[in-house]
Amino acid sequence: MLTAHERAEGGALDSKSDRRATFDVAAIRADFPALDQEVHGKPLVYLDSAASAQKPRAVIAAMDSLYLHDYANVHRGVHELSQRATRRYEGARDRVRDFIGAGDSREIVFVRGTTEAVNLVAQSFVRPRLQPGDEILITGLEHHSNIVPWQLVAEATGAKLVVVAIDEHGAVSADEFAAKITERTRFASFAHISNSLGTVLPIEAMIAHAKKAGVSVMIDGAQAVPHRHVDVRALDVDFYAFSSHKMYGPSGIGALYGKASHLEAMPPYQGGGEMITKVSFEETVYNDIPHKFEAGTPNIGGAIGLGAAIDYLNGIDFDQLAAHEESLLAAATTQLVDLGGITVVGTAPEKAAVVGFVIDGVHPHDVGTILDREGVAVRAGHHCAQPVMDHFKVPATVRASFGCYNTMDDVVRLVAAVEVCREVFR
Ligand code: C6P
Repeated sequence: MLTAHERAEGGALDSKSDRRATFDVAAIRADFPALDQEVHGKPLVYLDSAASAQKPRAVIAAMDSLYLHDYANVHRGVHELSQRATRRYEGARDRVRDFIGAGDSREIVFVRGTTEAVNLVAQSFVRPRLQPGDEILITGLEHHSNIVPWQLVAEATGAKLVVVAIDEHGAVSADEFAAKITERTRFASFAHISNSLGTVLPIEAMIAHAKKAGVSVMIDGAQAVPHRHVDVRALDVDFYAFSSHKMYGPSGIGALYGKASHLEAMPPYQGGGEMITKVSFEETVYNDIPHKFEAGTPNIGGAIGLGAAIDYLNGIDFDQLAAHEESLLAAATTQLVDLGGITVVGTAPEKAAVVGFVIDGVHPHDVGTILDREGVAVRAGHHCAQPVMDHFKVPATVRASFGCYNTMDDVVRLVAAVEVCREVFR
């Protein structure tokens, strides 16, 4: 028998038609309790969603209900609670499948986040295919999570990392990407959207170039899935990864999409319970995909929270969301530049949801601290993209990033706080 929460979740799965007809930012804000507070005596303006987004009540409630009513380990128990938890956990996997347009739930592996997904693919798919002198292709705007795992496999195998340079705006050219593909290129991995610059990469053209050369591709979608509709089958991408916490779900969980044929051919990444069908001291038979890659007790509550975050996002029209975030980005960029003495870092023609900037003569960490005193939460630092900072010859930037709940008032407060900051350092 289905519990009330399972019925609610089942309903959500079937009701894409529930999409909100209009983009009502006030209604969206009301769904996020954390936004309704003061910080240092000022109403909070949360502009750090690229680092981690706030959570709507529906996500918190889904996780609460698991722990209040349905919690037990998954895939193991014959008892009722284990069966409920298993149904909800696997229901979350089905939601991820539908959310990114995958054809089969077996192609969705739950992981800790994007970082773990890249490491899994690097170690299990790419490393066994590498010979000394082989090449792995990335771009100059990658997050450290999409650099270091490739350096690790390159070091272990004698392969090398080839980097497609970004231009002075922080854009990546699909033609330059194509020009870097050689007969030694074995794999390409790149972001869908840059976390430090907001650049939207021309991933369709890049994937097409790679496919033409027979090169498999992984996309780091961490910054894309909260803002863009993604269809992995239309992209014909081999692997696509993202983290739940940037898309209004809990932290510590994310998903790796991999084509079933790849996942089936790959060796397990970690050994333990759950990923086996039979173990003896002589031999172990691995479980089917995706369980082969989910060793140990998984993040059950996290997966269910991620499923609820997807239900929440399915209630938002992504075209309207993108238009809303674009207008915030355009207003913030123009108004910051108009202040004078401010350089926006990352001015690619295709940008999303992120404005990175530096103020002449003021260290970004000082800006971040003063903005915080004004109630405005931004990230200041290298954003785990040090090569990007080196490219633009800055130690760090201030980054304001937008989510579905941000408003033009937030932009006004950001710009006013930056003015306060300039006064302090004048
Ligand atoms: N970026 C930011 O402030 P994890 O930590 O595994 O959930 O995600 C890593 C990651 C990978 N790729 C991109 C493009 C990312 O933006 C991130 C996380 C955060 O920009 C924290 S450093």
